Amino acid sequence: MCGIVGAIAERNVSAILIEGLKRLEYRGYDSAGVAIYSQDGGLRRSRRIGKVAALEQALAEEPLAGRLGIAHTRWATHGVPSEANAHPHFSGSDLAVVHNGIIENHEQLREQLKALGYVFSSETDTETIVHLLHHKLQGLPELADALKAAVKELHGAYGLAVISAAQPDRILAARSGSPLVIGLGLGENFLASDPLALRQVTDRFVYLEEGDIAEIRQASLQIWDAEGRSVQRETVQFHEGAEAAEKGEYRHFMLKEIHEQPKVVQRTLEGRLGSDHALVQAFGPQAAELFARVRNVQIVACGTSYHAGMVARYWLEELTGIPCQVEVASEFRYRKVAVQPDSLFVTISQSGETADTLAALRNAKSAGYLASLAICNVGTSSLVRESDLTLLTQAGPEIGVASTKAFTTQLVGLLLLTLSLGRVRGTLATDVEAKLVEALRHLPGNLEEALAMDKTVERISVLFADKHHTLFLGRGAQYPVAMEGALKLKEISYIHAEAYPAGELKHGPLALVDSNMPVVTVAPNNELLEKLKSNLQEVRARGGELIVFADRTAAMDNGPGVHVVNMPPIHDLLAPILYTIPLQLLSYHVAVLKGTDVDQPRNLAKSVTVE
Ligand code: HGA
Repeated sequence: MCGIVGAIAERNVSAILIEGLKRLEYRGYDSAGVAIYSQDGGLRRSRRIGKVAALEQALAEEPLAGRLGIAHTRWATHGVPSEANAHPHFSGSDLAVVHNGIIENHEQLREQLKALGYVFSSETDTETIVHLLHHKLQGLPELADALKAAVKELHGAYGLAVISAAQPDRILAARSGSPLVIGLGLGENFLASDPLALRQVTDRFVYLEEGDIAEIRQASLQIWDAEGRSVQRETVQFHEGAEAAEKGEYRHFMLKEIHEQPKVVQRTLEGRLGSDHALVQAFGPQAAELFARVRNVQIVACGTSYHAGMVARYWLEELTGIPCQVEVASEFRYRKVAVQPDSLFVTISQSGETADTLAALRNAKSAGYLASLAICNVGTSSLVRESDLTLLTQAGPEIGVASTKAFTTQLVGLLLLTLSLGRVRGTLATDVEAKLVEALRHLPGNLEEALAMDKTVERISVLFADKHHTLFLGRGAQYPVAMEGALKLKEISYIHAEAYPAGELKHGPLALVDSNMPVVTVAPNNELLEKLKSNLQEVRARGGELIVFADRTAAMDNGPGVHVVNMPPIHDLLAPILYTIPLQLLSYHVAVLKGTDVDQPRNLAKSVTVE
């Protein structure tokens, strides 16, 4: 995802903009640019493909200095990565725009603006915004008024910033579906798509809300809401410890990262949802064309990412009808694979450097797949660089070795892939899609509710502290969630944990069940619930102790040896994401009770760059 930085000050803002862009580099991008206004030189820009360092070098050779500027790192959705497509985009020589997101009606706007005489110099959707704004300025000379009129005609998602040589005392910003935050300084103000970009210049922030338009001047800030009413938004003071590389108020990175999930899931969705559908272009400029040809999906990953892939298989086959296979990379890479025609090869990795996954991708290149797609958290990684399409999860740096927020954001990315494939292939009913998109918008709130169960889960964790073996059960898409729950417990508490599809219990593992082997079950209220309840009876009949995470509407009762934890109701397809949270918390609390090294468990490494 791209990044935006803007600044208006008494001093030269060039270095502030570049530093801001560098701080956003981790989000992934393919090109970078800056536009600066100076009284003698007017509005000028510099743009480069590749790293921010290349832009910095260009500015060292040919400096741009001024007290007003906007800058951008681009991750192409419309038009290839090139200098001409890099932001800022200009209309004439007086107006510049940077934009994160996707303008869905760009083709229609482009035709209208061309008919009005505008000449386009890029292939981007973004360029339509700047010409449209220029056009509006003819009748509404105040930048804020023109922007209010222009955004009414934009469909899709945007976080954008505008500067004009005609009104060089202000930056205008607008947000709809893509985040923006204003940084408050003393006699200077800033703007960014992420506060991280501005931490070197301020610790006071004002978050724009959906539909907001802001006029940022050196010593003032004015905000209008979607209805055009002047509004005040709260100022948030950041404290030391809010940074990713610090634990802040949390005892461990893992706990901090578990609690970050509502925020990072929100971030992963931002700019990728239209009013009632997922935006296919979020996967890159060629996504729509390639997705239209997909008839099979092969997912390859390791560890936690493999579990995410297994959940995705249920989603893909149910919602798109496209057959999907999932395999661990260390196996896949060494066997002779029969490739189905028109197969999309999907890899999933937090770091994008996982050796087995990377090797599988490299082998796949010559195996006849239609295209490769990476779901990854690191934009600069090998996996991203070597894949045809990418969806970057926006989990931010994950420090705890046991993956938590990377997993849930991978699931969100895979659901967006499912929706996009279903949409392009015409296999997804529009009402199903709209309901799911609506449910996705509520997901961060649902995750908050699940996190509020922390104390209850902590109490339950006592049941595990002296145990050596546990069983995790689930059915359907909750089976891989049970696998992930078991993996978490193994990783950080060193308790042997195994996951089974609940229906398999009677085919073997039931022999192990006794009072020393707690059985953990995830039980959303779906059509498999009654079957699952029977499986639980099988456990109780053998004296096994049950811990059941159940939808509170499922009316499951506590009883001797049965501990029911009530979960908030949720759209069934999102249940795997929600039910992951208490299982993460459970492993965490068990590990704390056992006194293990939660963030750096023995024998494990964060990014597995060896075979
Ligand atoms: N659609 C714009 C901006 C892309 C973006 O936000 N990427 O994350 C473009 O393609 O330039």
